[in-house]
Amino acid sequence: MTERLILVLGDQLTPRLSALREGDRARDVVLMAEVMAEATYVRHHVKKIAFVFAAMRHFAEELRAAGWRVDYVRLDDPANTGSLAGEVQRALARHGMTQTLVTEPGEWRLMQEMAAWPDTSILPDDRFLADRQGFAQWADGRKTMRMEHFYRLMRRKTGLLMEGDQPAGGQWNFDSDNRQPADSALLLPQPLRFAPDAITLEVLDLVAHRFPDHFGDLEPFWFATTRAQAEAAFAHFLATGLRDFGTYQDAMLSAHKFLCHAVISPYLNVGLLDPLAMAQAVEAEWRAGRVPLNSAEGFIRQIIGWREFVRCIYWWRMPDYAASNALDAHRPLPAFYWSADTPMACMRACISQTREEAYAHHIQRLMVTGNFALLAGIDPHELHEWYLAVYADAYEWVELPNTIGMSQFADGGLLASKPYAASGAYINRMSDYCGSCAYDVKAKAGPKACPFNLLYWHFIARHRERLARNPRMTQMVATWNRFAPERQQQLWRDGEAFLATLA
Ligand code: FAD
Ligand code: DLZ
Ligand code: SF4
Repeated sequence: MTERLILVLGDQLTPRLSALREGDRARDVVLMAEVMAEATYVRHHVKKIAFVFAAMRHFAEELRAAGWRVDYVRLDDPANTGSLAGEVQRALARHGMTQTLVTEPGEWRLMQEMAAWPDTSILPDDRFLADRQGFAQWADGRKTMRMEHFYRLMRRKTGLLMEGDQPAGGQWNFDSDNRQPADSALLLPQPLRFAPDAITLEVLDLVAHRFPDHFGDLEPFWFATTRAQAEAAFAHFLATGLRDFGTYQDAMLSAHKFLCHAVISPYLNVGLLDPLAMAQAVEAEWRAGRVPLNSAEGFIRQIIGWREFVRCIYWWRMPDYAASNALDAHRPLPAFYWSADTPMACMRACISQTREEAYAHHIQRLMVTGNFALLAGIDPHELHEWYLAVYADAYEWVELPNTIGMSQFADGGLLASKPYAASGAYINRMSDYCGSCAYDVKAKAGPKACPFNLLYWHFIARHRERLARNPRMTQMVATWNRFAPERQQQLWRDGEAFLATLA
């Protein structure tokens, strides 16, 4: 058999990658390439670029130690063409090869590109638990399609938290136990932090020089960049965060950016952690009596439920999905999404933390920055590019359905059964942000009124015809309809006045 060039992408950093399993380390050459095209197709947070390059460089060492010949192209290699296609061509010529082998990329745009490359075999990515082609068949035949249905199939398929054919604890989902606000006096765990080694320090220097105008703080940089470190970070979460993960999953605190969240999505999404092994480890903690079922189930649901579900939706609905705009939202993204310069304490906290850490937890993304954009009618595509740029874990297959579908309802309800729209009362209940805000969360009108309150009714009024057809929203539309006309006009005017300030 002829020698082949095995291309390994920056989010394919596992020895059990299908292309590496198919390859032959005595004969084939692995190509890894840092390229400007991937680092700039959105203006990624500098921490994300540094994390990916540092993890790539460490993985190249891991492969070399395992006996692979690795051809690693650095960003500052003078001959670097700046694109993956260009680097594959150069490497094929360098090694006198014609055949390329690659595991399918996570993003549609790259899949389209690779499908046009000559003599290239593209293998399925079997790091995921659900089969995306099978999902498309399952989904095509269904009238309604909810994550919960999919999740039960995944529980049965994996056997996780099952007692025979029944869910452990007699319930599939313990979400109703998982909505407690947190108290800042609680001793909350912290993610495991790692000092950059020589390889990472070199990357930090490169990123500081090459991407000076990208969003975000590069330092302090404490992410895991090797498999061993990522595994240690996850083990640390099992020991310190998992027990209360479920209970405080939706809570937000100014002084605690991470609460009981695992902070492992950057590692998982590049392949340093394995989703099934993680879910099994969480189940083992519950079976050993060390963590309650609501936490174990809540975590496993995110991994084998939501994460797999959004990926299947992505591949099933692309490319049209990216252009979805069911609520016809066209307002430009306000500049404070980049600067954090806003009197809204909740937005300021979530955006500042995003700039510092390239991380915000799910409820901060969904119910603060996402909720604001939904209520204000921000263009979902602009918002999508923001989420894709600012988080260290952001890849389009997972970010786009979360933004377009779950957060903005821009797919018209394909993914979420109702828009995640909420007034300031929700943020006040789940966080301590409102106490230090220039606005008054209790005020519904006037200059001090919380913008989430003003915009909530503006949103309901704007979309009342569509929302009245959604059984989960009819009550809110009925409430709006019962308001006296003067009150409706006042609320509308206040909402308009606030929206005018965003320009
Ligand atoms: P934890 O809260 O500890 O959860 C554990 C794991 O479950 C996560 O690491 C993640 O792998 C998985 N998970 C949890 N929720 C989801 C979800 N809704 N979809 C997919 N996986 C989930 N997640 C990404 O990995 N990349 C993204 O680009 C991304 N963009 C998002 C954009 C928006 C608008 C929203 C609302 C959510 C987005 N999420 C994304 C989902 C979620 O916010 C992150 O996975 C989570 O915050 C990562 O932090 P953690 O590791 O501490 O997660
Ligand atoms: C995110 C990223 C970045 C910043 N840089 C590179 C790179 O230089 N080389 C590479 O192979 N991959 C990189 N990646 C990850 C890719 O963007 C990712 O593989 C695709 O988006 C498909 O998911
Ligand atoms: Fe956010 Fe409104 Fe609370 Fe201020 S008052 S922190 S804007 S929810």
